[in-house]
Amino acid sequence: PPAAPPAPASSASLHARAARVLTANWTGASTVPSRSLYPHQWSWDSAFIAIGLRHVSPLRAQTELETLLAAQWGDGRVPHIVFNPSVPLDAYFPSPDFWRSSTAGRAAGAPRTVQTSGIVQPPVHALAAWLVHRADPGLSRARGFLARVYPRLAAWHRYLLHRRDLGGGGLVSVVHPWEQGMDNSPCWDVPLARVTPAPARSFRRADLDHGAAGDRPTDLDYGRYVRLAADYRDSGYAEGGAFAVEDPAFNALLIASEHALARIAGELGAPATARHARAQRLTAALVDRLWDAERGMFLCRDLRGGEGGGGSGVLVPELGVSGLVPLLLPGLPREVVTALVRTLRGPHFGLGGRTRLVPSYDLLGAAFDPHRYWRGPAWFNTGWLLERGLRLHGVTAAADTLREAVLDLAGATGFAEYVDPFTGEACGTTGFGWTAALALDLLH
Ligand code: 9WN
Repeated sequence: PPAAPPAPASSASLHARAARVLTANWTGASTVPSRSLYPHQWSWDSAFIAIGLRHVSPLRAQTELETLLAAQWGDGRVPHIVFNPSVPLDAYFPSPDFWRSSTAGRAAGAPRTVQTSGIVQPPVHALAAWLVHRADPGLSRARGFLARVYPRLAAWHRYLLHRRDLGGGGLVSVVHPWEQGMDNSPCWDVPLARVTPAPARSFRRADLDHGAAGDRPTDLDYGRYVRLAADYRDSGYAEGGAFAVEDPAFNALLIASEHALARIAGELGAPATARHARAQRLTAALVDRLWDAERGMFLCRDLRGGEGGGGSGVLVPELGVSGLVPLLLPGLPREVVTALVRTLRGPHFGLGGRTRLVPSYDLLGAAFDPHRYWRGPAWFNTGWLLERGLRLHGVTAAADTLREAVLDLAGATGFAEYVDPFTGEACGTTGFGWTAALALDLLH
């Protein structure tokens, strides 16, 4: 794709400030998303963080991914949280004593020496590994970085493609909203409504010690998250629960990572064409199962919805930013790309118009809330993914607008977790890992 315009004059200090956040959040082997709100290692955060960290320290970026992959389960899953044993149990909920990975996850091959959650997050890791390699191929080769991570990344994709194709149509399903990473998106409202919430007195929300209640999910949401996760744990982390959704961003990130894995295979002298072909088949399945031509974007498929709940499910008519993320894929039909760009610029997402940064949910949707987490606020990782997609498809002016917005707001908010999409006001926590990392990446 064409190169980005030169960085603004203040970029030197933005670069230094972003690098300082990553240093402050570094624990010695990985980076926490936030010292206060998220004091452990998170899976997709680590992938985004490594993508920025490669510009500051390629060695730390490699280590970040290696630490995460060292906690991989025998069945191939990469857990969404790797717990830091020196952090007190009550600092984050749900803590290791909730997930009980080394006992409840034994049949699925959970590691014995490290405590993890039992759910997953979007597979951004092969893409991150490839970008980290490219930042310093000499160091990467000297350390055997790709040769060591490749088998683990391949097993991770195998787990998703073989164990998580719950709809039988070739796409991967998430079994918990935390897996998709946009926890309280209105896209989950209908599928989650079938879940009986765990009683509020049965758990304590540590997040409210650090974040404003109005910026976070509700207690009712948490009751449902807890019930779903506990049921999954009690089944020994085997699939088949009440929630199963095919999500466009999760699947698009898998496809982007499958393309990256093909490049990694090529670099290692292994065959790559079968992987590119698989990525192309997955792209066709994505369009086939989740594209909504009328709305001009991808939707989620609720597999437990529709008549009797046993069929191929139904599309959820909510417009979440997840449905725009497939724009980062190279092999999309031309008309899909054109429609996605139109939707991004139109009244529902307002790029270049009403919003400063792309909102997480439809500006015109009934559930829109500019402050509440994934129900409207703008997030920096989705901004980065869409910037990449726009640039890939040659929509350079819009990519430049988005890049500037990410850099301006990241700097102005002290690297906020998310922002009000209209005013740019900081929400959630500040000093947030992927905000700093992805701003760094866009400066390069
Ligand atoms: C639950 C760490 C994570 C992100 C998610 C974001 C939030 C956790 C929480 O924080 O989720 O996994 O406690 O709310 O929604 O995308 O990975 O930054």
